[in-house]
Amino acid sequence: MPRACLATFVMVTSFLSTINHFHMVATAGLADDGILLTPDIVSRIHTDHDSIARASSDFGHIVEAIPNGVFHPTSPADIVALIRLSISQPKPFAVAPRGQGHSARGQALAPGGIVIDMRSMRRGDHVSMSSEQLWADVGGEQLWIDVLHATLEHGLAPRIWTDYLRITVGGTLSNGGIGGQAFRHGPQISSVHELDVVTGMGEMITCSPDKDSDLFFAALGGLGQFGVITRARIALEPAPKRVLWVRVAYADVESFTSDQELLISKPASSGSGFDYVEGQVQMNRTLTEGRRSSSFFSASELDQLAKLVLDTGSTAIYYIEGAVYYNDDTASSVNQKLERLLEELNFVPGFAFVRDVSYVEFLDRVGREEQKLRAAGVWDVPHPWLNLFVPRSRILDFDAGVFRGILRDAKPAGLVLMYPMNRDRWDDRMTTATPGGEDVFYAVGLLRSAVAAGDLERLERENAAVLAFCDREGVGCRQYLPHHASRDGWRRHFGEKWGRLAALKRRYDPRGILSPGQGIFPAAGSDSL
Ligand code: ZME
Repeated sequence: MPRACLATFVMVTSFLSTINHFHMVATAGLADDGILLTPDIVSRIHTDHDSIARASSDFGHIVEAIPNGVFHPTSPADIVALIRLSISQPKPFAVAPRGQGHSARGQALAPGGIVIDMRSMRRGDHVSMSSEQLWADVGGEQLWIDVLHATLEHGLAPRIWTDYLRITVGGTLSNGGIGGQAFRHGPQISSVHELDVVTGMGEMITCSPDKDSDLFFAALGGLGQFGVITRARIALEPAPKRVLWVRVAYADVESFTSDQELLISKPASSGSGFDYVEGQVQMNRTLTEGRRSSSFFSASELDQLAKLVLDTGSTAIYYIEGAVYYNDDTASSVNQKLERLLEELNFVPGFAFVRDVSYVEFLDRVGREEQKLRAAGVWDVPHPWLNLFVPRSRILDFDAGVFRGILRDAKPAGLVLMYPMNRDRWDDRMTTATPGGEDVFYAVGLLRSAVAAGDLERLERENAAVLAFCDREGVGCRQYLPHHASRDGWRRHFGEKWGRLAALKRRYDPRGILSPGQGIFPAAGSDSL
């Protein structure tokens, strides 16, 4: 069969099955929902200039895409109705849920379609908990900072966090959700018991590892391609009260990475490790010439670090960031525990810095950074961020090629994160792509901001050079929060998961209406899905 003909055939059959299915759902639901074409759906679509403008860009400030309208649902049923309205059209419109719009490259946008402003779902009572069973039911639109405060009321909290908390549950679960606790607990998607998902067929499905597990695993890390996450049941643990928050500095990457790998190998049961492990690369010139603001280091500590880079003459220094959680009953022994732990590490003598903070102060540390950046007018700027997962076996090659090669003279506004995670905490049934084959991989985040003329172009060139380096040297990197311009790029990104992904897309969003800003599948109305 010629290609075009095959494509048409596929389209017609999936179209027919859509209609069939749609018909069933519609009749079954008619008695009580009656939501199919209610005028209040249309009245909840805002088309004023300000609404459209706000929904046309995202945190990245790199791409723009103008939607036809912005939908303000107040319940999951509204989202069901909007999606059914779309797929009832001969030419459906695209639909993109948007929480905080913290995507970097337009993933939360809907060119020519409808952006669902998930913020309008936020009601006070949207976190409910089972203290006995250690979980919370949380609306997909909720901010993690609000989940934190709500669960702390019961002395409990989720166990794995992103660095930044003013983003939504649905947003991070659609990507993975990583941070310094992931080495132990896996990404946030490994701490979910159950989801409510409104699929691209306009069905609300409650799914879990035991029920509609295909959809459950597809939606976790699914980049918004299979449905809108309207509720997640999230695992909790007893929350610690306080944290010893630590940074230890290194002048060489070998000691830095081997200490990180030692730290992430310690199981929670040993009681002897950090509860959180991350790390940063400090490019020489940021310390010696850059804006040196830090919410952790004091001015004199920054001088001390700058002296270290000058003394060693290296292009970069590194520090591990760790945290030891404690409570009233462990307060008397926690300093000793930390001391013993630090004795095992090979940081530069004299370069250990410790803060004693509350759990909330620790978790919301980037929130304080945000206040400072906003005050300095460097928050709403372009963020050409590149996040990569790098296999452990190539991390030193990556360091040499990137930090001591491509970026050696970079003077970035922003930061560079680098820390390892244990692969066995990830579930391969979930959609997020990870490097295969090794027990440990690193997250490397080049989180730079464009603050001056020419910055964006230079940073984009550097990002392209980093990706080209990884390709050329066969490093086996995978992008996290991925962006690929071509179908082939996406195919390679998902590797052996690609076939399953495409099949799940045909099943749960056959008209291709969901989250078109990802650019993974042809957009709605196109006939080649
Ligand atoms: C995607 C990502 C951003 C992961 C961590 N971040 C961060 N963004 C801004 N400031 C940070 C940060 N991690 C530590 N500080």
